[in-house]
Amino acid sequence: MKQIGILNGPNLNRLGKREPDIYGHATLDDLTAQLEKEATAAGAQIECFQSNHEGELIDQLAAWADAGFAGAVINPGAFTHTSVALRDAIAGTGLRCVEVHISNIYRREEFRHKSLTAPVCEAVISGLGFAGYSAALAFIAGAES
Ligand code: CA2
Repeated sequence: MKQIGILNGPNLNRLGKREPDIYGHATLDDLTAQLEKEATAAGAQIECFQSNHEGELIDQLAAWADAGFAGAVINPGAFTHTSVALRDAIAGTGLRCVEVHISNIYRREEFRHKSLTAPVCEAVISGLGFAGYSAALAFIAGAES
């Protein structure tokens, strides 16, 4: 069975608790429950990991790559715009990644328009809310390895 990682970066553990106008009312647990159902229906297995710490996100990607995961859906949060280290980890592990953003980063402040991680990801989905994670998961679950 395909294993797929779901990686969420800094502050995404606060989903549903603040800024509902941007990120909605649903929580990270709601997202996990939704994706668990979809993964089961697609015949895949997911592992969800959230951290506010850059190094932990990097270590998790490497662990998934070493464990033979088929890919990962990643929302690096604000590290998207700052982290050369995370970009290097994605490129260096060779793990197939789809980058997801809940909000449309191109409709927001200019500093969010640049993603350092997007060029080393297979695709980017931005602005579809939680549906972006679902689409990315379905893509990796259905992709040929
Ligand atoms: O739109 C996205 O998914 C982002 O990756 C979210 C990041 C932001 O820095 C990126 O530019 C775009 C921020 C996540 C913070 O999430 C919160 C959710 C609720 C309350 C507070 C923060």
